[in-house]
Amino acid sequence: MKISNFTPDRINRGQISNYKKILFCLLFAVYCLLPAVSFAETREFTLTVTDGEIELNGTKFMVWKYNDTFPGPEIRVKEGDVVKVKLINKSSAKHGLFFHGLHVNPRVALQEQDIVVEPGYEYTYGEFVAGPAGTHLYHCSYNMAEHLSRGLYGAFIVETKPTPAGSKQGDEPKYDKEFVYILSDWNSKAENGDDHYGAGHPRTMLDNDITTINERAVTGDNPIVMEAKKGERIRMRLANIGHLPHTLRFAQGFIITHEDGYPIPQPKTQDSLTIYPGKRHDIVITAGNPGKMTFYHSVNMPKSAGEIFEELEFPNKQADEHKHEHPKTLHDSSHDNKTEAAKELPIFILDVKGGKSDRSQRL
Ligand SMILES: [Cu+2]
Repeated sequence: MKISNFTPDRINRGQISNYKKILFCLLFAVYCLLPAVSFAETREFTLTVTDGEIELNGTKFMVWKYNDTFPGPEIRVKEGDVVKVKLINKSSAKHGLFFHGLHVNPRVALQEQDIVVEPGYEYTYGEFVAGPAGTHLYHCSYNMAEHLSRGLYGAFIVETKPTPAGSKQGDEPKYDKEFVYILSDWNSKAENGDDHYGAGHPRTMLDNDITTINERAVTGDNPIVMEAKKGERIRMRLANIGHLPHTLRFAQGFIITHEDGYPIPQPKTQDSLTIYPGKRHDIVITAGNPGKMTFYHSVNMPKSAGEIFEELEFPNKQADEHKHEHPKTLHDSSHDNKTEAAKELPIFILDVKGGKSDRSQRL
């Protein structure tokens, strides 16, 4: 039997060689995982709730604010980041926190869904891995109808994680500008005491008569101006945290790229979009020739709250008897017939100046 190959010397050299291979494999694995690891930061945010007041269309609303701003500050993270949010309650009421549209770890969500922070206390919500990438919201989770009607919400943006070098999946398209807009609706009559029921009550929500886009009330004479240069691509992240469906119309057309954080399989150009409560849509416009182009906003009120409850209480009465009893609001003034188009008000102006490039400007 030939045993010369099994001398101690050869065995030692063989072992060293194996160690080197293992070490090389470990270093290679670390090298491969490094891009994924380096993007997974832990991001910690603090939201301090205080009592506050805002004025919309001449009506003062009692609100709560996050970090003394309305809406709350934008939270922006990258897909895969670990997120923790500390809620400090310095207001006079109880509050919770909910991450709207985010895939929060079910264990964390179950543990935290009923956690309410009393005045003078704090609690850190999370920690969860941010995703899916897209436009989401955070808001109070306690007595939501009222607390959302009193301003406790903000945008939660998850940016797409950069794809590793060499991946077949390309990076997200680049945009020249990005705007985040949160729509909501408010009831001046309830706040003024002209309505028996308070903010957020089902009997008042359908009579909401003020639309807000971020911090401003939509009055028709104060549209938000988006300045752009010819050829620029603009992404608008739109979210509706209100109680009513809000419709936007832009004759020049836009492309909806994402809905609730998910890409649309076959995006196409369209000129109007209805955003239902809780929904988020990302749309893209390409600035065309210089000039000012208007986005119009409307609320399509199928029936007033009074009509709905009267029909429930007096099912035999003809709805026609009541159709002239609508309260006159921004949304339905001069439109007693629900089949008529809802009143439109300018909400955004796209102001295109000069040229970014000479390339074709098709929308
Ligand atoms: Cu609250």
